[in-house]
Amino acid sequence: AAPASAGTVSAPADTVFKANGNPIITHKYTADPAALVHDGKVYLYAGHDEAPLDFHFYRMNEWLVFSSPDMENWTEHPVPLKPSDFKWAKGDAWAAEVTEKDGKFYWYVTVTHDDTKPGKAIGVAVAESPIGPFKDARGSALITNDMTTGTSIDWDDIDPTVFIDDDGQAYLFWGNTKAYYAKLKDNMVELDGPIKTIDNLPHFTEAPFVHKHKGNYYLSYAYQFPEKTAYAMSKSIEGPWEYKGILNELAGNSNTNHQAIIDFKGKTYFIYHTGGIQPNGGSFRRSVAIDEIFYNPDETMKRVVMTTE
Ligand code: FUB
Repeated sequence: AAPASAGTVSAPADTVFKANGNPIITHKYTADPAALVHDGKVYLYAGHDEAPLDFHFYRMNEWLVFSSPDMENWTEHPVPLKPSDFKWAKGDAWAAEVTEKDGKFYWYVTVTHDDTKPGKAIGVAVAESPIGPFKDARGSALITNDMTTGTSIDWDDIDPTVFIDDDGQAYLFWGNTKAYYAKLKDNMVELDGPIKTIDNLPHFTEAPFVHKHKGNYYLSYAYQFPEKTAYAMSKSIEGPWEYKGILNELAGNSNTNHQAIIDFKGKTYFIYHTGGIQPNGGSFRRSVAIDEIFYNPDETMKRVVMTTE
């Protein structure tokens, strides 16, 4: 059954719970997972889906953070970040990604810009700890709609993901309909050079995610709509990217699919969301799920077998 408290309360302090299969969180709706491994723990970041049953779009007013030493016992920490923490934004805690550099934690987020710029924008917050408190690191958006001209829509600048290569160079990837990327300066809060596009990803919709395994780069993304997850591989972070196929099928009754891939204690995990909690789950009341993912001998990835299949 749907949790009575879903979408209504924020944890005032740490809350401890045990995951019992998928979805892993059942006391509130969670979407667009991002994950970070730090100091022996997994930190899971998610948007809080708060849409009431009669509201047929995303209602997302805060991001959430959870941590676990074993992917089974979880702690929910107090709400670490809201769109209202960005003075130049007017709402919408859409998809985000967190990374660590030189002992600081940077959280790249999608929000709706205030009326001085059209549509969605990307901001970055910083903290000394993976659970916050996070604060706006710039005082202005990092990416705004007028910086990219690839599409006619004003929500093409969404879904940031950040990847730091072995040489310390950080890259921001993002996009809806078009996939964009740019280098970040060492300070992690300014672009370093031009915004480029990746034009050969079949049916790219949104939600890019980059990881590296045994010298290969993997770019996974939401494919078509309703969304599956597909992926491409490259020998260089600058491409060319070679399409490799579907990584995850449609995620239950959610139109969107949004992934993070992490290695933790000897296993590789595919973290995503589904329309999971019934009867009221769905595209606007999603839930984070976690399944293992495996590589083939040639380092391509096997399709995820969702617990629900
Ligand atoms: O959660 C709002 C939007 O839906 C995200 O930014 C997209 O990735 C999709 O999941």
